[in-house]
Amino acid sequence: DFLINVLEHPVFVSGNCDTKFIDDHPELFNIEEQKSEASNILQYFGNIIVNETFGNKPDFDEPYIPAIPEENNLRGTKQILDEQGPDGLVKWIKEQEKLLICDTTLRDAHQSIAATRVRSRDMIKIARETAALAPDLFSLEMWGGATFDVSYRFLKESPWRRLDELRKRIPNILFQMLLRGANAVGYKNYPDNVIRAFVQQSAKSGIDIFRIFDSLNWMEGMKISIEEVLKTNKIAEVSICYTGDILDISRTKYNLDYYLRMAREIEKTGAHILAIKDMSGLLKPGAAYKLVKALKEEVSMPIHLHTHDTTGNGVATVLFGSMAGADIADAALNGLSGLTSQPALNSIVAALENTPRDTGLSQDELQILSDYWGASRQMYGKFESELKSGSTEIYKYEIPGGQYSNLRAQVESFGLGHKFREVKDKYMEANLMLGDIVKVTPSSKTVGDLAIFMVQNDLTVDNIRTKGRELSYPDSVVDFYKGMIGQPEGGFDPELQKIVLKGIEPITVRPGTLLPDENFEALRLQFMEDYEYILDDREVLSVALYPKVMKEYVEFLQETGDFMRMESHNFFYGLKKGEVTVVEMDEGKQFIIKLVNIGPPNDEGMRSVMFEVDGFRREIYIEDKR
Ligand code: 3PY
Ligand code: ZN
Repeated sequence: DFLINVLEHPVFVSGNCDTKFIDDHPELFNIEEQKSEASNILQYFGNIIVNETFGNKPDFDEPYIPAIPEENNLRGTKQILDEQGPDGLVKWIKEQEKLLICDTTLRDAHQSIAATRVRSRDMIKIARETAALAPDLFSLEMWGGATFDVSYRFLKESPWRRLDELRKRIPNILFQMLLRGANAVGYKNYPDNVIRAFVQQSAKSGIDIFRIFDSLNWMEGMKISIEEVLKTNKIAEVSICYTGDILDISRTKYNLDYYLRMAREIEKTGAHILAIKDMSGLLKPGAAYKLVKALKEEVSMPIHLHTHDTTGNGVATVLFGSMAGADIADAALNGLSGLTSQPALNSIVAALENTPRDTGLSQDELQILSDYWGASRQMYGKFESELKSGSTEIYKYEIPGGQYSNLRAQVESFGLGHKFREVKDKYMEANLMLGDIVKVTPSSKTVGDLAIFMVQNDLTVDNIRTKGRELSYPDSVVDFYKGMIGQPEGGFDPELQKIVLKGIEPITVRPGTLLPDENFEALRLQFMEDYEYILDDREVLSVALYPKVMKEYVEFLQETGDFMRMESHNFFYGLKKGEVTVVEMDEGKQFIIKLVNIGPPNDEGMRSVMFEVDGFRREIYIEDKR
């Protein structure tokens, strides 16, 4: 069809051209590679256009990015760590009177509000400006949690490259990641050698602060990660996951003593910073004051407060924590804050201006960054939940921010959308059945799966006890009772454990001790054999963490292309009729693509989609699957 395009080209048709040059240079027709790259892009767009958007696409505002003079000598917390080591950084933190701010916009904010879908392209565009306009940030949380899974699975891009590209442009601010202890950045337990190699490689690739947690607050589950981070000259920030309500003295399981005990255990590991990880936004302002105050007296590590704004009380929680002496707090730029995300960064900065804990960050400059994210957010609207305002019922349900926004989709996929309220009620009941556990990835998945299972099968805890023996339970519930995600505070209910496990022996040791080491060379060989693809030292870790997802990612790269540089409005929505767009593939290599027309389906249910690529007509056929 290339030749046909040439024949249809207006200049060619006009006869006003000399073809001698082409006749003399047959090598010009050796354009297969270029052509197939363009075909792959058209195929990708064609599918979105025919099967999702039908050439309709919202008009997105181009996010404004100010012209900022090139700054070569930016210095910040990154230089303190690099030059003075972890102890030097900890000493510096303790000397600060201001509240230090960790900006979570690039990780938890969009994980919690837009299903982790923010693409590297949009982060890279504003990276230099972030370094220049917010040089007084303590850190940027930009990795970890669900980053790996979603980047590869849905965004078809490498999280390692995201890290490289951001680091190149942000030399002055510490990079922070969330590490799920023995679950790393996944949902299950990995062999110890995977955890160790992952920590080493992440540190080498640019991560400075590792926030480590265990989903049951089980110290043993965090052991290997802490040990390994301490070997790297980077920061081990170890978490207490907060659940329950320490202000309610009738609740005795997770009371102040429980958290103080855990903080002492964490201090003994040699951790540099203590994180209060309030993943569900359950830490009420008064509780934040009480907890931080008590922790400051109990341990000498700096305290980093993390919360979510699901209840609408997030900013107050940070301010109360700050009054009690929290050293660092998490917040998200206003444009991506609130609801299940973090409390509003610009608002916290404004609230503390001209007080002893003034953050030193500039309101005007933060506004530019926040506006950028507010405008970019439009493209991610389709991934947001229907939640429009804060909800205090989360104090009752105790559902983490990230899970809340996903749970509805999960419930709908089971055809139970109309029973969402019931699922939330069962979530509470399931939590109690499991022994009132800490709920965060992956333990929160166990509770969510059990809740859905109970709704599907019309179950209560009582009838599970009486007739639950005949049922087979979701994998995550079996794994929990087997001890595969660790040991919960207070142990397992032996009767329920027997009912679910049906004779399988549970374990009481750290699951990692039972898993054989991963054979990285075997993984490399397999990818070589299956795809003729050479995994580098980082990709081999990605394969160890997500074997199936990585196979699909490599297949996408090989069959469709590397779309990391494609604009997000194109990546998610394709083109609208008449739109002309530039698709960048590599440095200096781009295609100018126009969507001309979408035809009716033919007898085989295929639709013709007419594009122009660099001025030449290209028609492709796409199966209409709707
Ligand atoms: C994660 O594990 O991804 C979380 O953000 C938990 O809060
Ligand atoms: Zn969080």
